[in-house]
Amino acid sequence: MNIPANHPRRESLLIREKLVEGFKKGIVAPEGLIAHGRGECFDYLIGEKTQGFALKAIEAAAAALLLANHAVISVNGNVAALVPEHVVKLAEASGALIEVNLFYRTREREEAIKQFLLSHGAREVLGVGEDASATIPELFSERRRVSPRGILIADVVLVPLEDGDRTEALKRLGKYVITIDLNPLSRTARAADITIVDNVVRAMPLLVEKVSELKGEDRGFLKNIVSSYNNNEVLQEALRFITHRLLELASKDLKLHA
Ligand code: PTJ
Repeated sequence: MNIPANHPRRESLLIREKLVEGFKKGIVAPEGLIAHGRGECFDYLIGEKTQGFALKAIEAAAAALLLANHAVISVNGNVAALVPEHVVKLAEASGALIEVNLFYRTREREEAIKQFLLSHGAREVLGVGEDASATIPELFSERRRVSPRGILIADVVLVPLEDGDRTEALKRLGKYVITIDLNPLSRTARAADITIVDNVVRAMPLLVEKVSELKGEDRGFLKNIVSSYNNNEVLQEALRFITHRLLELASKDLKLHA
């Protein structure tokens, strides 16, 4: 689709096009298009910008990834379609492994995602076909199937745009869970150890940058960042930000004057 350069909603429309293209390539599930719409709504509420509460979470997430013994980036259809190059860059910078893990799992789609990530420079992509031979107990969706070399033995897992059930199951297994979710009220946002309330298209490049910046720091410094981070406070801050923003907007003249 040809989106005019001066279209006021150009950025947002370009993101939609990436998802639609991903859907046509067999990477994004039809439900992924709906999930994106929910995300867009929350993005409006936070002003479509990375806010302070997200920056705090990004710093803690970068430190946690660098401290991990075995970190894994869990990739679904939406994440693969929107930020494939940053998934690869983050894996390179942090030493994390990449694993495909789908809610609406089909053999074709997991293979398409793997090939897409490999074409963006990924060295290895776990969790596809026979490799997803382990199971996360107490989880009944297709997301229970994981790689015994990846999520099963991971200590830190990054799960952008995750469903609540699996985040809770990962927590019960004692994993340290980092998520990127525009909805500060989602079960995933509330169950995770670190929630980056931001659009994955803005958060992932910033996370890559932060990991590269903190890479030279000693473990004590990184541990201090993680231990002083409080996810509940960050979620509260996100909600307060949205509330104040809406109250401020509600006191203004909202009519668009052409
Ligand atoms: O590829 P699959 O089969 O694994 O399926 C992926 C989806 C996303 C369809 C699946 O995980 C799903 O149904 O997720 P949910 O339960 O709809 O949760 C997605 C969460 O991500 C919601 O809280 C959305 O607000 C949020 N979200 C959507 N788009 C973005 C986002 N958060 C950050 N950046 C986005 N671009």
